[in-house]
Amino acid sequence: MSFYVTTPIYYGNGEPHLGHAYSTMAADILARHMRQRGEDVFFLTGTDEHGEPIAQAAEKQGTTPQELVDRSAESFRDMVARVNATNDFFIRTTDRGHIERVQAVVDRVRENGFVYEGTYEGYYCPRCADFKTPTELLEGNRCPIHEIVLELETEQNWFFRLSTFQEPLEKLYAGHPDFVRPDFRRNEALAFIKGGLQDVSLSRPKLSWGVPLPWDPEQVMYVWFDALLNYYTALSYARPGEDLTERYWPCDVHVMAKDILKFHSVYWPAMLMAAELPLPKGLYVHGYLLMDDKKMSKSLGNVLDPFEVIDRFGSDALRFYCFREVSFGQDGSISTEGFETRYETELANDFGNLASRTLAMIDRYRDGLQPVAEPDPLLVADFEGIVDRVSGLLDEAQLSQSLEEIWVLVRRLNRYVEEAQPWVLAKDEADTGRLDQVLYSLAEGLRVLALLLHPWLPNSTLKLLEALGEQRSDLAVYGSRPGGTKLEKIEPLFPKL
Ligand code: ME8
Repeated sequence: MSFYVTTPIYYGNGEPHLGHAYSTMAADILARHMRQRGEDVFFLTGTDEHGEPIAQAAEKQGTTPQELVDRSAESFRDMVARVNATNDFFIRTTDRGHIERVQAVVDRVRENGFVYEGTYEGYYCPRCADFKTPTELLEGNRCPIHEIVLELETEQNWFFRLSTFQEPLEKLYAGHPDFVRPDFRRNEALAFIKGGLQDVSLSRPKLSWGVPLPWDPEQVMYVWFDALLNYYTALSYARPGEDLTERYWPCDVHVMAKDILKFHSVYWPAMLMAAELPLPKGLYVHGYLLMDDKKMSKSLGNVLDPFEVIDRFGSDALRFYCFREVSFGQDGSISTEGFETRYETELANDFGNLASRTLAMIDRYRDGLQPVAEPDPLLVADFEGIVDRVSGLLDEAQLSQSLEEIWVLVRRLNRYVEEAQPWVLAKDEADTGRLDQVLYSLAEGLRVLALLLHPWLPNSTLKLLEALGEQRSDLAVYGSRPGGTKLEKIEPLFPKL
């Protein structure tokens, strides 16, 4: 089966920061996990390069919009690589292939009767690139997000008949209760729809930088429609000479934060219905990472700079920390102090030390050969069903809960070492059989955990799997590999600070 996952495309006028890295890592965790399940995965990320804010930023910097977005696309590509994301394509909305496909889709929407010419009068926030309804505004006609005072604008443009889709959207949500996850975000989307949908501008007068409307090149497409379509257009030109649309559309999961829920949960499905295209299967909506800048850490100061973390501790540490500290879906505070605590107690001690210790004992007591033995029934029981549990949770957008399920077993193995005391067993010939079983069971546990943890910790688990002599990368059931494999000792996976 195919699995298609996307991140938002990030604005090409900003610098990548931890929030962008977070969505990218989330999508990558899903992509890597699905590959382990044998799915045919396509993972898309990229940059949103049109719109007024970009034109304005370019002007301010005394450069052209194209030069600005070229630079910024490079920074985002770099961010994606540094968090170790395995995207299959990086889309830029200034790509020829994207522009052509956007024009074809919007033509179809018009042919289908969902576009008309009109006058827009209302409030527009250039920072959100969003037309605000009177009920959304704060007192004094201020943007609810940026709190800046908005001007009443009047302009001649083309409209999209969003109102027509009120009922079809309500039906969509009734028929697919999982369309937006978590639940409370679905309820937000539904409340917005039930509040009554008004038609929205599909284009803006061509004072801005964007995709010209095919039938009225004096107007450019409203940047959100141009941007949302990236998920669809990319498939048509990501592989030269090949159209991947049939293979991957409709998309399985769009990952994003709550800030852009309305566009993805209302405008986007309506637009696709208008173009008679299949709808995505679901949205995974996460919260905001909030920085508490009061706490200071020993070595990182007080601002968690993702690139500094990656340079000093590796991308695995960042990936782990973000999904461990903040429950995916909720807002959550992160801090340099919290990072260092989790790095030391969980990565260095719980996991890294468990791995080094286990491999060192097998090296010392069994010359590096994983004994041939029956798995300890205690651990068999604890590992029972773990692969299904983790998969099931990831299918429900529970990226933190699934990591917690795995971590329970990491802690379990640590307790097992303390309880079984292999160093005591090693002193008595009579305990040879039991020591074999304990060492086999530990190495097998490490192997299963390394495979499960791979999406969060791709680099360190690869090192560990290599030391365990493991060739496979898909998920494994506890006790399924017989002993007898040659294992290697390893350097600490997460060196202490
Ligand atoms: O909205 N915590 O682009 P954008 C978590 N171009 N995630 C965060 C975050 C934070 N503090 N800050 C940003 C746009 N993000 C449009 C999208 S899609 C068709 C067009 C992440 O550069 C999160 O994924 O403002 C959020 O939805 C996205 O960055 C917004 O990125």
